[in-house]
Amino acid sequence: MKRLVIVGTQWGDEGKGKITDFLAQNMDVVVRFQGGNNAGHTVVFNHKKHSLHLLPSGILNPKIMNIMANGMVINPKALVDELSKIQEYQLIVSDRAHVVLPFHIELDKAKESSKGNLKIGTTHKGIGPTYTDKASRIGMRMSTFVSEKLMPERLKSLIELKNIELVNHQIKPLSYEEVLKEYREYANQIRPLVKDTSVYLNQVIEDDKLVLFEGAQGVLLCLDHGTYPYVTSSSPTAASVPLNTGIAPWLIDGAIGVTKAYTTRVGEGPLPSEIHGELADQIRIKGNEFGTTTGRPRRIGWLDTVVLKHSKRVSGLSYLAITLLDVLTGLDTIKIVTNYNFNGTIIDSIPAEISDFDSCQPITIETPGWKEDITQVRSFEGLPINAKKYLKLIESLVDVPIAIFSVGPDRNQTIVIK
Ligand code: 2SA
Ligand code: MG
Repeated sequence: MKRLVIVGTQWGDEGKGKITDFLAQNMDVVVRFQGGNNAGHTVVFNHKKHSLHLLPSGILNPKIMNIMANGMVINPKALVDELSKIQEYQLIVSDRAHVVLPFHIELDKAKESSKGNLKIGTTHKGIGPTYTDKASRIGMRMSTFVSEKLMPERLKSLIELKNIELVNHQIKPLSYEEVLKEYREYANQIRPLVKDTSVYLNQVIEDDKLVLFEGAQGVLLCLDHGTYPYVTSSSPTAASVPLNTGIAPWLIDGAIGVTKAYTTRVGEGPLPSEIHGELADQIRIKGNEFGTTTGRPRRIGWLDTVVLKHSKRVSGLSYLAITLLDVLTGLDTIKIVTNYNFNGTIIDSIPAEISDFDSCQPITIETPGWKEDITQVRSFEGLPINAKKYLKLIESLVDVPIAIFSVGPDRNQTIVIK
């Protein structure tokens, strides 16, 4: 497939960075198409770990062109910080991407704390407020941000408007002069990178180049198809790629659904397959399940195939990539959620109403675990019989072939099933 989308099939943190990095080495272009620095993609390059929050995961390979497309929301300070750590890179930034400004971050935190038990558990990166301003048609786009003539005036009117909101939340109003001085610097550094990325992308597709679209977060955090309101404010689905990058829908060849061999989520909201206590702690510690972006301990659950079938329906999945299979080593028995019992009815889809989803009881099947260390396995055949059985069970329950599985953080621990 020449134009491939990578999506998370759960609630983020599925290991997309690892899979993107693994596949990106054979690609010409890697594109981030939604979200912002609420993403936290860990990439191992030359045996060194890098946490990327905004930059596409191909950035560490100077041969790859990286694109931050129009569907992203970009914090200029974070972008400049991330770029300062990388010597040589190819990057272009969409002139239509929206800019995360300091008041967006302040308002994200303030709105979250004022919601009490209705809070979403956001990453406090200003993502929601920036997309809100985009939808309200008062946002600042990159083309304005890097315009020496237009940015000051636009920033001034936005700060005047937003200071009213900040004061209402008992937050110190922002000084226009201070913000202008700091952000003008960022604009100067970012200006050479800003282009119409849709024009560039359509050209490389015409030139038959290989393009990888890198989703952030996961399908269950999608604003439309996720577990609303406990979702992010963009659409981490393959379906959103054409809109969020400016290309025709039929140019996408397929999607790989990155799926953790169990389930995690950070933040609030129902998790039907959730497990607690010692077993959850054992998996959390073994899987180092703490948010890349916020450091929060992630909630742990069994693999939920109702979630995976939902992702397959709303996003489209050509293949699955199963990550962190090694974390399950040592469990006597492994459970998989096959359906939900929703008020006495057996369902295999996700109710729209969050309170209904919250009352769904998981129906599980059990499969035997394995004790053998699989971190040195380099082929499907090399797996213990019960690990093979587990992967085959996932394939048959979700009806999507598994193309890749990983047994550790390094690139050579990511195995393609021939
Ligand atoms: P926000 O900050 O407005 O996007 O938060 C809204 C909800 O979305 C959740 N959220 C996430 N959950 C898990 N991982 C996230 N990012 C990953 C990381 C990276 C990735 O490792 O940090 O998978 O791309 C992420 N971003 C947002 C958040 O907890 C709220 O429930
Ligand atoms: Mg992550």
